[in-house]
Amino acid sequence: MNFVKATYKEDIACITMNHPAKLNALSEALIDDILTAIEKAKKRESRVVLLRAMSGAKVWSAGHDVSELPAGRRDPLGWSDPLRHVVREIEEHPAPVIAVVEGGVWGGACEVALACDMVIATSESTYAVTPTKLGVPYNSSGLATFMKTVPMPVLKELLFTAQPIPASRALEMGIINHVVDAANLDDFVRNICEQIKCNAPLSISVIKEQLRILSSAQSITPGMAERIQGLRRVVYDSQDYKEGLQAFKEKRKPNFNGE
Ligand code: LCV
Repeated sequence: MNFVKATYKEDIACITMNHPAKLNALSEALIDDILTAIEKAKKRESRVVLLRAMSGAKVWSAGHDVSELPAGRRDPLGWSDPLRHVVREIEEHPAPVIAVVEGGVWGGACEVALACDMVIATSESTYAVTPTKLGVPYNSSGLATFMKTVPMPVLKELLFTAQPIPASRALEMGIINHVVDAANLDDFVRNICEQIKCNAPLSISVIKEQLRILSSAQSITPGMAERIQGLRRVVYDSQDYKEGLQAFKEKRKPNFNGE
């Protein structure tokens, strides 16, 4: 594994994203390494999985690797996209997955963190949900992930402004579980893990799956699904989508025209 370090000690799997050159952007290669590490945690029956960046990271993850987004005329966040795959694996993993967050969390990485069962973060961490900054039509299961933890008015503010919010605001909204000083982070996380390890793994695993099923139970007709897909296609076929990606590549502000 090139972009992840993984340790499995005392029934705790610790997966550390380690691609500093791209600020842990969620490339297919980095996600493959995360998936390999999660699979190994499942085989070892780890009681808890931690997902983190290197200690002291200024950026937890810069989100989807923008260079891997399709140029247009193809759903950028379809079912088989690596980001979608890792979110599903986290949500379906039979033990608690805890995001241990230091630094900035951007775009799809925000969804990965919120797909985890808990978020324990340092006070200087920030959270930004960025599809509108790039002109990307986020996918429905991804929006549903956010809807499970972020109050709708706050989620709309996050989505429509694409601006980061501080850990203090995320904690106040109940979006993250705990904010601790960086110096105490490891001890705090270890304590939560020990509390989880004292409890029944089968009960935890089944309750986690029950909550996943119950919280994703939404009645949506085939017509509604087709309407959503049609609306999203207008966006990813748009000139604005191309402009968002081009502006990112050229490191300039995008100029969106609504076409
Ligand atoms: C590829 C990157 C990235 C990156 N991909 O360092 O949620 S959705 O729908 O939006 C979804 C599609 C999604 O998740 O999109 C990505 C959303 N992410 C962002 O908007 C964050 C984009 N990154 C930044 O704003 C900055 O990189 C931050 C503020 C994170 C850090 O700024 P800083 O000045 O410290 P650089 O911008 O210089 O980035 C260092 C290198 O990482 C690349 C970036 O292109 C640069 O590469 P080069 O040195 O080759 O120029 N990089 C950063 N983010 N998401 N590559």
